[in-house]
Amino acid sequence: MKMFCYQCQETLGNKGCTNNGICGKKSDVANLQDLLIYALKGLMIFRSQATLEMRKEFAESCNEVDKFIVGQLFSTITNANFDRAYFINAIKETIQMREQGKKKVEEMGLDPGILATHDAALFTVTDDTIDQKAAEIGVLSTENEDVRSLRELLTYGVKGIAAYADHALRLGKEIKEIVMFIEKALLSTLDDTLSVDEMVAMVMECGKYAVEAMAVLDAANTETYGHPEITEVNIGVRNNPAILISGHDLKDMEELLEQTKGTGVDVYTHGEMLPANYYPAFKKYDNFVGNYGNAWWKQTKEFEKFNGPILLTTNCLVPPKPAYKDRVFTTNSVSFEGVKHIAEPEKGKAKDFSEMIELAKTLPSPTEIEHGKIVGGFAHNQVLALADKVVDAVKSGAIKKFVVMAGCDGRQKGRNYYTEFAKALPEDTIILTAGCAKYRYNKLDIGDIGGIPRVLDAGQCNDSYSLALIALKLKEVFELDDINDLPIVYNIAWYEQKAVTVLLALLYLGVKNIHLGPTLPAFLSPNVAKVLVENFNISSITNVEDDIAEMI
Ligand code: SF4
Ligand code: SF3
Repeated sequence: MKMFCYQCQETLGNKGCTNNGICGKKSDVANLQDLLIYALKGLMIFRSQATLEMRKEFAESCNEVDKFIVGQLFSTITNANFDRAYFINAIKETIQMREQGKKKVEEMGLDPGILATHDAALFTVTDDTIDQKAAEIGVLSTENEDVRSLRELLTYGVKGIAAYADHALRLGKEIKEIVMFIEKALLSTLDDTLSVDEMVAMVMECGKYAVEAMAVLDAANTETYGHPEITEVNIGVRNNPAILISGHDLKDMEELLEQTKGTGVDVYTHGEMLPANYYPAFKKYDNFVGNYGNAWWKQTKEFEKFNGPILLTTNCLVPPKPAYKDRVFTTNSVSFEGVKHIAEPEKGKAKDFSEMIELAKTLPSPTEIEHGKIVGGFAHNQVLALADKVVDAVKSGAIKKFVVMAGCDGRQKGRNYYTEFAKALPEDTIILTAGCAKYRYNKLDIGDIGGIPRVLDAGQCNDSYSLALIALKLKEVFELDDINDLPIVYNIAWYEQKAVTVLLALLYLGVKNIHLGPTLPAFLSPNVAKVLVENFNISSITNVEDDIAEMI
């Protein structure tokens, strides 16, 4: 076994990738990602001695470390970073920061406790020993499968929280308390004395901070760019050179639009950047054309046809094909060997996209692969503005059920289930969606109910927060005590760790009876899965007919 990773839905045989990742991650990189997280825990042993007051007092340097921590965790999310050199540097830098932290704790006379003697707090590596160390500390080094399962469930939930916090921090939001939880949670995975109940409690607390992280990001996005509004998004092309932007980072979207303005270079979104089209602040750019293509896994075909430069601001990157690799640019926590990386700017400055813009001018305009329009922008503010209409439709029986189909898309053939499920839903149902899962049904012509489209797209996976707010509002309007008494059912698709975060958020909010597919996570041991079934009645999907019969 050269590696062990089972953090995403397409893990080999729904058990674990042991040779190379199905995602394209090589075994050495998979091991280095584990070592980076281990090194971060070492840093956190000392950093966790800093109280909130201390962090506030030294806010500027604290923000830098917060940024480092969430960025590094983000780099270990599926399809974000495949770059060996990146991880070697990150591990060495983390160890350096750990040593500085250790010195500071000693100078201040603080007692870092028993974990100060843990290997994570002590280890060092050289270029010659780093791979060996990385291979030693992997997921399987926790022998008990239930403990391993709970630790990994928590770790993946934390990775998603870190990703959302990373975006929020880039928009100037306060994430100190979120990072303090991340530290507490990851350090708990080093503690062999915790009982199963205590570990389960930590997973539930992760759900609380998942809600918090999504709320902070929602505030960051909407305060900066306005509330998403109902928008018809063009999916065709124009005849100008163009840049394609993918991933989840809206700050990059803003800076790219600002720098391409007036240059004759158009901008299109791909994958999870589609919801950028719904924000008022981006509508003012004449060169912002619309969305090109579909969910992340179709990029290997769609990027080739796009013809122009492509910017990956976050996951999901698929190892690029030679046909377009020289047009791909990464930024933030994304990196791939041999692909140009756009660096962080100096403080107070914008990133420099000039190389991409100049390259775009030399390349042909995109080849049209679709045309027409799709509708989105149904985040909480917009849906609540329509609340009367929605409530009347429920009261009159025109809407019988809402089906939350948020989450991720993926390349496995069986995911066609979600398209068939959407098609087979009765006409008095509304699909509430968020995340790239939407591409399985957002171009179907399944009509509307009294002017309310039957697919309401709230935005990116993090905008699942909007769906939770909508549910809570409906609960209030219908004067219900329990969120599970609403006419809402959940058929969630997952792929990577942010979907785990969203799932934990829903559980924290008390949502039960969630169907999770296309397969239950491999990292849930039978006993941990049993806990989720007993407490939350989580189940897998079966087939369209039976699932519709059960849910509707
Ligand atoms: Fe396998 Fe998924 Fe891990 Fe990639 S991220 S190595 S596909 S489990
Ligand atoms: Fe998609 Fe990668 Fe998860 Fe943000 S872009 S939802 S899979």
